[in-house]
Amino acid sequence: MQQHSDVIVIGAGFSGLYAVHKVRDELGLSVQGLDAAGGPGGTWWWNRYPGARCDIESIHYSYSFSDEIQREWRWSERYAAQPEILRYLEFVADKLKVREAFRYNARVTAMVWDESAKRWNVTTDDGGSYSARFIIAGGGNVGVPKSRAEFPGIDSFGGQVLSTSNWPKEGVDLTGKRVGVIGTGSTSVQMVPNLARQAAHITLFQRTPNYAVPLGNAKLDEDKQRWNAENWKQLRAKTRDRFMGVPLESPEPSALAASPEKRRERFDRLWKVGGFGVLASSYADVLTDEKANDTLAEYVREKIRDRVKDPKVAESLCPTDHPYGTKRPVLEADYYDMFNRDNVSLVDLRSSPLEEVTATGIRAGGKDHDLDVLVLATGFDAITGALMQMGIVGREGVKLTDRWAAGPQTYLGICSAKFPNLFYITGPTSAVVLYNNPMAIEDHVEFAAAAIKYTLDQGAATIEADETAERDWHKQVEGILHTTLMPRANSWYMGANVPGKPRAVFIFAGGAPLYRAMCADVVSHGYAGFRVGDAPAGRVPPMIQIDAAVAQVVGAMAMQDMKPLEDCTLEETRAAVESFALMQKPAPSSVRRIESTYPGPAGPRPMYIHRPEGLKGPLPVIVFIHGGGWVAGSIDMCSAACGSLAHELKAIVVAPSYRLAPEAPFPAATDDTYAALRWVSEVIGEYGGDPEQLIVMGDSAGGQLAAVAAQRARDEDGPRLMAQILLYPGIDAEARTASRVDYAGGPILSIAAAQGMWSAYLGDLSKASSPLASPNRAKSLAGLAPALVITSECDPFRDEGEDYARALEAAGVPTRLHRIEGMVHAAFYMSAFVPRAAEINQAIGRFLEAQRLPLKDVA
Ligand code: NA7
Repeated sequence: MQQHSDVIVIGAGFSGLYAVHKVRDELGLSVQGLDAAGGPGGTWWWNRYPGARCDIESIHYSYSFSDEIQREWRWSERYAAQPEILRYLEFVADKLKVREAFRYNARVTAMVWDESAKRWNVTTDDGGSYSARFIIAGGGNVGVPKSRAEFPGIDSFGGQVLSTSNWPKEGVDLTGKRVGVIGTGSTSVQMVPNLARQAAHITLFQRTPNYAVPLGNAKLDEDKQRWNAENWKQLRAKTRDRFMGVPLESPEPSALAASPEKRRERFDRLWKVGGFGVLASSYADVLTDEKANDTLAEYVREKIRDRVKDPKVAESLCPTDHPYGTKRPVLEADYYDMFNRDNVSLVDLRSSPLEEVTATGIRAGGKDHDLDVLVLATGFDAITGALMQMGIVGREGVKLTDRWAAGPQTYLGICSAKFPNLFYITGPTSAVVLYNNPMAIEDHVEFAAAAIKYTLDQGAATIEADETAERDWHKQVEGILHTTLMPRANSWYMGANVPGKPRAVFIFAGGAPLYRAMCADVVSHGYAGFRVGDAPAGRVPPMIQIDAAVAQVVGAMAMQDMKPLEDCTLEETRAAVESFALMQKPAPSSVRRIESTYPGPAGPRPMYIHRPEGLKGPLPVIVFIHGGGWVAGSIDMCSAACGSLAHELKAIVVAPSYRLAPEAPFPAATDDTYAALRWVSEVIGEYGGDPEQLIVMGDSAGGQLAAVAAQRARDEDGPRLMAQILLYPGIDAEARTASRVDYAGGPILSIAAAQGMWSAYLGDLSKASSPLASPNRAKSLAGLAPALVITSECDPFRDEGEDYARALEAAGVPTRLHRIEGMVHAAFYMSAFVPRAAEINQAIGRFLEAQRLPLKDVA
C-alpha cells in the first residue's frame, strides 16, 4: 500500500538527518525517510575501509546548527576516523529523534512526478511505495562506486575482490596475503599504509600520481576536547566566509608577486600545520595561474623526493600532468614512507598499462603480478551518479537521465526545470566538493526548507526552476570554472573518471562565500529564477547576471571581510576605494608618470601626467577625473589605469586631484576639476600634448564631474573639447530609474552607498537642482562636445548614464552609448582580474578614431 507524506527525504547521512529534523520539527510537515544502507550514516555507513577518516578537522566537519550537539559531542582526534564519525551521526540521529523516520535497506528505484496530483510517486527495491509533495534528495556525491566492468577479466580472478566503498562490516584479515590495490586517490592514500602493516605484500597500481600533503592528525586530550566543544562558536567563526567553508587563514594574493624566499617561508609554515591550508591559505592565484600553481606543485614534488628513498619510485610518485588542486587534494599520514618498506611495490600503469585481471592476479605491461586479494579504490560515479540511478521522471515524462545526458542542468545546483518540488542537497554545480560538506549541506537543507515554506505560504502547489534561469546559472558556473585551472585535469570534478560520462560542468568553483551570496540574492529577489505556482519566474538576480570574472572579484571581497560601503566610516570608505589600486594591471613601463601641480581655486593641487614615451607629438590629451563618490579616490588609486589608457590610446592622460567632500563639499570638486581642465589646455603643449585634441573623461563621480566640466567649458568660454567620455557616471542624485531598483544592492555599488556619497557631496539634496550637480538639468545640452557614454549592465547608475546619453543625442550632440553586459560599477579599475574590463579602452579607442583623431593604430 502506498504511504503518503508531505516530504520524502532520501539518504540518512549528514543531509537527510538534518533535513528530516528541519521539515518535521520546524515546518511541522510529515516526513518519510529512505536509505539503501542498514542504518544512519550515509557515506560513513558505507566507507569502512581501514584508515577511513575525514580530512577536514572534525570540529569543522560537523553540524553547526545546534548548540546542544556542539557542546555534548567530543571529538577524540583532530581528524576523526570513520567509526567515530559514524557514532557521531548515530548520536545526532538519536538526539534529534530522526533515526526512526527512515526506512533502511530501501533503495529508490523510481521517482515519477504526477502532474494531476502534483505529487511524486516513489518506489524502492524492497517493494515500498510512497508519495509526497516534496522530495529532498540527499543521496550523497560519492555513493555510487565505479563499475568493476572497467577491469577486463575481473570475474575470473580466483582470489577475493574488495571494494573500499563496501568494505565488510566485520573487517578483513589480510595477514600473510599478497594484496593488490588499484587507485591512488584519497581513499587509497588513507588505506594502503594500514594494509601494508598487515599484509605480506602490497602492490599498488597507479594510473595518475597525486599530490599528497600531510594531514597533521593528532589525538586530543580530554581538556582539549572539552575546550573545543565549549568554544565552538569562537573556533567556527568565519567558517562560512572562507572559500572552503573552513576558517583557514586567508591566502596572500599572488605566489608570483612573492619572492622565492617569502614563498618558501609561507609554504614551510603551512606544511608544518598540514591539511588543506597548504593549498587554500597559500596564494590566491595557485588555482588560477599555472605558473603560480607550479611554485607550489614543485614544492610538493620536492617533499615527495625527500620522503621516498628510491629515486625511481619517487619520480613515479611525482605528479606532473595536472596542476595541484585540480584533482581532489589528497591528505596523507605515512603514505610516502610506506614506499620505503620491503613489502610494498608500485606499478606505474602509465608505463606498464593494465591489460587484464587474470585468475591469479593482474597483468600489466606484459608482467604478471600474483595476488590473493584485489582491492578496488577506484572512486565513484561522483556528483550525478546517485541521482541518475533513481529512475527520476519529471513533468511531461522527461527523464533526468535524458535531460542530463550531456551533463547536469540545474539552477543553483539545487533544483532543475521539469522536476518541480525536487531539491538536491549539494547537487551538481553547487559549491559541492570544494565546500566543507556539513556546512554546504546545512546551507542546502535550510534553502530547501525555506523554499518549501515559501511555496506553501504562497498557497502554491509547486516550485520549479525556470529553464532560462538554469541556462544563466550554467553560463555563470561554467564561466567561473574556466577562470580556474580545474578543467586542466582528468578528474571526477570534470566527470572525466568514468568511461562514457560526459566531460561537463559539475562543480561551482567560486568558493563558499560567493556561492552563498548568489543563493541569498535569489531569495532576496523573491526566489528569482523559480516559478512558484502559476507565477512567472523573475530574471536571475544580479549576482548571477554578472560576468564570471567579476563574480570572482566579488567572492574575493567577501573573503577579505570587506564591509559594504554604506556601513563604512569615511576612513574605511577611503581605504576601500584606495584598494582598487590593487586590482589594476600595472601601467606599462613605456608610460612615464610626471608629478605636477595645477593652480586650483583653493591653492595648488597635485596632478599626474601619464605620458607615453617615444611617441612623436603632439598627442591627444585626456583629462581623467577619478571616481570615488566625491568623498574618496585619488590620483594614486587610478594611476595604473591611467597609464594603461595612455599606452593603449597613444595619448597623454592627465589625472588631477580635487578636494573631497565632506571636508570640501559641492561645488569644490567641480571648481577644482574645471580649473584643472583649463590649466591643462594652456600648458599641455609643453609636454607634447595637443590642446586642440583635448578630451575630458571621468568614471562614476568623476564621470559626473567630467560632464559638468564639459558644460562649463561651453558656458564659461573655456577650452574647446574634442570629446567627453563618461564612464558609468552618476548623473542625478534624485534619479528614479529602473537600474536603481534592479541593482539597488549592487554588487560593488549599492544605492545606499551612492546616496550617502551624494549627500556628503551636496550637503543638502536640494542642491541637486543645479546643473553643476546634475548635468542633465542644464537648460540646454546643445553645443556640447561629442560624447561617449559607457555603462555597465549591472550597475544602479546604468540608466541615468544612458538617459543622459539619449538627452545629449536629442540635443544634437554626436553621442555614442556603449553598454557592457554583465559588467559592474568600477570595472575600469579591475583590469588585473576581469579580462572584459579591456572593453572599456577598446570602446574609447574606436570612438576617438571615429572622431577622426590621429589614432590610427588603436585597437
Ligand atoms: P578518486 O579520487 O576518484 O580516486 C580513484 C583512483 O582510482 C584514482 O587514482 C584513479 O586514477 C584510479 N582509477 C580509477 N579507475 C581506474 C582504472 N580503470 N585503472 C586504473 N586506475 C583507476 O576516488 P577516491 O575514492 O580515492 O576518493 C573519492 C572521494 O571520496 C574523496 O575525494 C573524498 O571526497 C571521498 P586516475 O586519477 O583516474 O588516473
